[in-house]
Amino acid sequence: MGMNLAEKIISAHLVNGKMETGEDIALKIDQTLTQDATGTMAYLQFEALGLKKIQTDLSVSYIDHNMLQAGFENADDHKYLQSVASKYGIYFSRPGNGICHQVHLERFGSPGKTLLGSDSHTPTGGGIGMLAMGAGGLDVAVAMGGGAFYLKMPEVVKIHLTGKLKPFVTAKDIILEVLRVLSVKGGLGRIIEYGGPGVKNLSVTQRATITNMGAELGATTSVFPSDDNTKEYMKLQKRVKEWSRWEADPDAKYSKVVKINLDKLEPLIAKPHSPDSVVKVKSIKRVKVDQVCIGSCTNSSLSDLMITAALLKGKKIHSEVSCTITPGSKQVFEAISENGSLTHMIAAGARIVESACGPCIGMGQAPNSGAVSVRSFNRNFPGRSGTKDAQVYLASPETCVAAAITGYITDPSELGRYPKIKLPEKIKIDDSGIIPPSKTPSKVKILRGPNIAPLPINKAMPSTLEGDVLLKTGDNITTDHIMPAGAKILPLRSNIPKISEFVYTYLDPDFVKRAKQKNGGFIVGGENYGQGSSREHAALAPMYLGLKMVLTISFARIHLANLINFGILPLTFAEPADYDKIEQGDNLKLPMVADIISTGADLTVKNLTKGIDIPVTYSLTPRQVAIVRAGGLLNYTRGGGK
Ligand code: MIC
Ligand code: SF4
Repeated sequence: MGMNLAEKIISAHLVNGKMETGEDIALKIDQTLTQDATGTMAYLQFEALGLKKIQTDLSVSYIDHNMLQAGFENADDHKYLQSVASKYGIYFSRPGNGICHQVHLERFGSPGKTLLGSDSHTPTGGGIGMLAMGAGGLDVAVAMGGGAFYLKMPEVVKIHLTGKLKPFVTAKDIILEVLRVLSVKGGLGRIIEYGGPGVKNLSVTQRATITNMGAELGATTSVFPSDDNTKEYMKLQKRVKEWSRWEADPDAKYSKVVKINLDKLEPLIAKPHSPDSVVKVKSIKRVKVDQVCIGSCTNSSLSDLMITAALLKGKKIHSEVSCTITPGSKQVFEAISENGSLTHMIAAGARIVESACGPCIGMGQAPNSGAVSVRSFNRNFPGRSGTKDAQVYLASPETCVAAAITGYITDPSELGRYPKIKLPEKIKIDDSGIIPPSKTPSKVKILRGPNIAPLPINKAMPSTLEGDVLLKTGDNITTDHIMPAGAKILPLRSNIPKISEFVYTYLDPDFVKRAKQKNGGFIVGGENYGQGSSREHAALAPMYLGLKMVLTISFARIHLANLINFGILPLTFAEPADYDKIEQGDNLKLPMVADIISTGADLTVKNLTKGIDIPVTYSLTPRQVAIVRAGGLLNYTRGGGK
């Protein structure tokens, strides 16, 4: 029987386990990437492993998130990251060089390889035919140290594309359609593989828009075949030598097939506050817009920005709208500057922001109170923009331009003719923003400013757990709820004691006080708990506050792994309806839990307040049990665990 593309890449990297859905597998990781907001922890953890050098083929450290330098903190982190990279054999993409995913696609992405990144949008690399996955910083640190990446073999779902996109309908509309069909939970435990005759009508950067936002499905990753278009892209990047063909066998099997006819798609938009609240743009009537933001790792390629410029040419941004544009990389920035696109943007009145994440993660450009903001980004979780009551919509750059010009959410086809853009056949390749590691590593001194606090280490798990439910949440809680980002909090990513003061700060401002008063405790959640960002701070900071166990209906993949990595026990209700049998404030006890999870026996949580026993499940591998019992992966690894 033939293999699908995901199975081909997995089988070429399998170091342990059987390639059968739900089985525990371990993969060799060829490349890693980190960004600055998760990178400082990842490298502190790598240092704690005590190795001399990275063991991967390639590791790159990007600076793109913490770019506002309102104080010394972010700049200190950049210095630390640069010195660590230099010492341990890691390439360093300096501030200004661009957003990690866009730059990695351009300069390092390679078909058929595995990439592990401490950022949930690492699957962008699937656009070039890589198996690219997001993970917590600690998993990435272990991979840099040569360790395998452990996961449950996902099922593989095929999105079968036919036809060709009409003018004003874009790659963003394809992924919004997938989100509409599958929802933010639809990718859990799955790899999304694209195929069918429609694939050849999509460029690598269009494919990357789609695989990038596959993160919003909760998928392990998304992947496109590597074909002639991939070869063309790699030729443009002067890396054609690294190209190889990767595609599914004709008789490959999938657990499910979703068909999308590109001819029939229309411009779509995700309404506040979830990327799967997708409707047709034209179904939205007279919504006035205050802000438009174009860019982010989803839609900041050269073609995205050339279309944006062509649509803005000769027009003006509406007087009531503030419009920002962030080029995805220095390469894109230089190209739009040289070909005149930038001039049209500036002339139209757009605010050009440096090549970084910027407004996507609330690092500046927070909208006004109650604003409607239309963004070409990938997430519209409440508060993420930096303004608590902002109403954020997600749409293509074309739909964003239509909103910027008219001042209302508008179907972009109303802008008239779709402009023809001619992408350059050659592009300037200048890797001066990527600094290679030192040739004399022993001479490199690691620079640690006062913003970098030592890594907190958890204690081994006690045999019995007892405590109060500190918080009970609903479904689809994001890591932005648990550990918010934004200009005020993001600079504290290297300082767990300080950042822990902001855990759940917007959802429940008293959470931290309660956690401290009660000396830690438990959290009860609904479905898809911990979706979104890969930030391990959403496990690490609650761990610091004494969180010992999280009991939910279901977890998102990366957050589940992060909880285990920091020694917090993740449990799920055996019966989802039992979610109603626990309230915030209830006192729970799990007698002899450490021993029970080692034997695999049935487990119940005693709700002492209500006087009832609640059956729960745990799907932990023996290795994960050992990690949780040790108080986390670092303790486990230091104790000799592999
Ligand atoms: C995001 O888009 O939420 C981030 C910021 O890029 C995160 C990483 C982080 O929180 O540092 C992600 O997607 O993993
Ligand atoms: Fe940066 Fe936004 Fe992409 Fe996250 S989603 S990597 S914050 S641009």
